[in-house]
Amino acid sequence: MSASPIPADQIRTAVAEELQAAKFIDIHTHLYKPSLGPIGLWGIDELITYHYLEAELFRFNSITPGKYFSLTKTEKADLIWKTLFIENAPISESTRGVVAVLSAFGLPTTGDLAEARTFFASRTITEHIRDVFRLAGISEAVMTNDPLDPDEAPVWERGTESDPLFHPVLRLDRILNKWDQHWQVLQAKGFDVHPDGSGRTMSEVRRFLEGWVALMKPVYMAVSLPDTFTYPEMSLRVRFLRESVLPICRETGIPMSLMIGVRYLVNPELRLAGDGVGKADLRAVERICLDFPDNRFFISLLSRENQHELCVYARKFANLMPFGCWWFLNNPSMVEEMTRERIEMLGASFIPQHSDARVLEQVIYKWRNTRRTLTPILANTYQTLSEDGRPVSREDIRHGINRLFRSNFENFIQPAGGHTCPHE
Ligand code: RAT
Ligand code: ZN
Repeated sequence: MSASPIPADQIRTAVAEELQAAKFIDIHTHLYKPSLGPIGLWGIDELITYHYLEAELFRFNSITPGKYFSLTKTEKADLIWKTLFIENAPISESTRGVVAVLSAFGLPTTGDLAEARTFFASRTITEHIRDVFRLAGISEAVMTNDPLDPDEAPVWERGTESDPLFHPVLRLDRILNKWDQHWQVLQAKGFDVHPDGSGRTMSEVRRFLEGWVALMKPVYMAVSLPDTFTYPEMSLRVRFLRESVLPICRETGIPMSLMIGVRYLVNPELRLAGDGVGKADLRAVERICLDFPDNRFFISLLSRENQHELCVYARKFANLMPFGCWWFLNNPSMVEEMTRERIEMLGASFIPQHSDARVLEQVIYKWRNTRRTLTPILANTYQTLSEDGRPVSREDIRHGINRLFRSNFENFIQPAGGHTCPHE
């Protein structure tokens, strides 16, 4: 692979070019294929009312959350735009992201929103998705699909076309985290389940999920978990994991994604923007990887303080795939620190980032920022290798980037039998 080495002073340019040329797989988003209907968010008003920006609004404007949430979408966007983009320079990561999206489409980044609104209203979703993915340098996005989401589930049940640009993920938050509010939905669908998990509940939840795996053909299953998550423990959540979820994952070869470290609704008034972060006890991850050696786990942790430990666990368990700089960590300073640490400890055997985009066009700025932050880190990695005596070729760089942003994911979701993504 080191056939034609490149001089050390040209490595940075080669890394930048290869990062630009590569098409990434965005392995966790809240985007939706158009055939799922209006649940997919896009356009300027959605971009500006992203919950990351709502949280910032309340630091700069004295409006109460109650008053803010009573406004229409347009009024909310106008208020956030005026407060965070006109009265102040948009220097935070999330505000700067909106600026980058507007620039990518040649739209004004100051003044009012009229031109941007006219532009987005003129777009048709299919061509817009194609253009956005091209600008973001991604080939496909992985969705988040909760079978108990009342807006989404009926659309799947009626039957949807598979879409090569969007891969489904069976998201289990409502079952694993809010069973007390959702067991009756399963009961109403004819499953013999009980609020306390008694009787046939575990096997019936398993039957429910097997039906959804067959219907949705997810590339993995996923759940977000609180910082207080422990395993093993005598809780319904852990019983569901052990008795319903992980056996299906093992039998069907589907990995499970655990996103750990959320402190849910520390400020409930802020709604989606009201969650916080806490350090998790990673002994839970250790025991899960140990107890389920035939399962594969994607793991993302919200707390900065957990990241080094996660790298150590990844060195112990090949069935653990660290991924992403999640949510409050998706800032250049954190991404830099975490990515350097991961490369030093794991080589190219992890997945550096996902966008977590909730609004389609966000993939443009989030992936652009990832490329910008990673260019010097990867350049430095290969330069150091070259200085230490191992010639580095363009193929080495391309291969590494392909692993990080494509094939580590593709290989991890591939059942042992060898067939690829369910959509192919
Ligand atoms: O980043 C976010 O938008 C969060 O609100 C969450 O959706 C998180 O990414 C999750 O998937 O739970
Ligand atoms: Zn998410």
